[in-house]
Amino acid sequence: MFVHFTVNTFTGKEWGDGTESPSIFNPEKLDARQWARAAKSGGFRSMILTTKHHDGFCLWPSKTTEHSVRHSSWRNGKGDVVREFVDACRAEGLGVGFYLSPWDRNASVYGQDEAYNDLYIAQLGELLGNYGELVEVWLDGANGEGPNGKHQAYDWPRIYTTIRRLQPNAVIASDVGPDVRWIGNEAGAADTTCWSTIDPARPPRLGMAEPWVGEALMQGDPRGVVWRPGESDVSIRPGWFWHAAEDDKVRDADDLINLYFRSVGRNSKLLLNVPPTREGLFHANDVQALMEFGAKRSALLSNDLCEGARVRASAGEHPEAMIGEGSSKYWQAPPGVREAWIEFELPKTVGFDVVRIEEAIEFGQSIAGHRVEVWGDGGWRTVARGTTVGNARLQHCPLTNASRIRVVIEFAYARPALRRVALFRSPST
Ligand code: FUL
Repeated sequence: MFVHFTVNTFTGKEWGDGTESPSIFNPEKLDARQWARAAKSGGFRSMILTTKHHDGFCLWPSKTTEHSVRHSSWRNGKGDVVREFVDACRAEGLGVGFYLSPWDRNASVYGQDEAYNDLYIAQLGELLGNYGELVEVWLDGANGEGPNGKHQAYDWPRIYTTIRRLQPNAVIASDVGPDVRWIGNEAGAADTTCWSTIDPARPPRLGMAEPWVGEALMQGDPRGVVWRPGESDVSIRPGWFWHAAEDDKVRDADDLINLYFRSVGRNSKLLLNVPPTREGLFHANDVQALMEFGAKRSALLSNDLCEGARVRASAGEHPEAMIGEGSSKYWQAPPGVREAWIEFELPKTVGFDVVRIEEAIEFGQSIAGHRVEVWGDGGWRTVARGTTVGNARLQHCPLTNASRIRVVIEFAYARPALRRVALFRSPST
């Protein structure tokens, strides 16, 4: 989960210009534990806080600037949002991630290359050195300076080296990596074809202005030379920050389930933003949507209709390993074999409308074409078809009754390996 919070929450803007007075930041009822509980109820496993957005206001008492909570009216300038956020995540068993905007509209040295790089590195040092282990560091590529604005040459090698040194286990997410790639849009959607690999040489420069770039990021590249899975960021509201006028525009649970299918269900990760209000709490509407999303998702995806099936494959060992969740076992086609089918004979006829397939992703991602068939009237009939699978592929199909199904791998770039095949039925059908 993403948490967008800064002076914008108090001014109503989406991008602050850095001239805001720190005193306006006063979330009197701030309770990060409430955020963490809401995140957990939705099934989220970690949270990423905007420790500094483009306006330059630091949510922790940074020594690098006067533009921070230290000069706010909140807790008489003695508070530290980052500390409370981290403590809440740890108390609820959630991973901790930080967003730190490279573009800084407050810092006077922004645009002076090395002087700003020093400041940014110092901020990373404070954040990554003092708050324990992080799972992710999110570096925003946005910059609205325009052609006549300030130009800052970021020292990316130094920035990445600093993050690796201080947080060797955290993944770094930015437009093109180096670990996690932005999915190319802010609608929370990977493409139906989505590879975890990309070719970093193409495209060399990113920007939302060029639609084909977004598409390239949505799809990845099967010939890509680096492993950079996509992460789909999207807000639960129209804006990234809280605005009173959007309290009735919060996505509902069905909408969030759709987002889940379009991101997690297409080999991506979902990074859903939920912004705290001026009080410093998640709004009741957001809390309810998260809770319903969590409940709906587990109702939909916990009763696996493949349980108890007899499994056989055209080739390869352990086809039965594909049944059930959380097993470290997997089925893999023999060396040199790229096409295969796996058949599931279910204990009884079941009705299903959702298919879940997972590759054993530790071997990479190889499947480029697959279909799901059911047996009936003496023949196989296709009910779902797709290209890539990856970490997880979730597909809807018409409600289908069957006792024999099979997954056919039509084309793969290397010998395919599957961890799981599961069938589900939507509770409402
Ligand atoms: C963008 C930013 O400009 C937005 O304000 C937001 O933080 C989003 C996640 O990334 O690039």
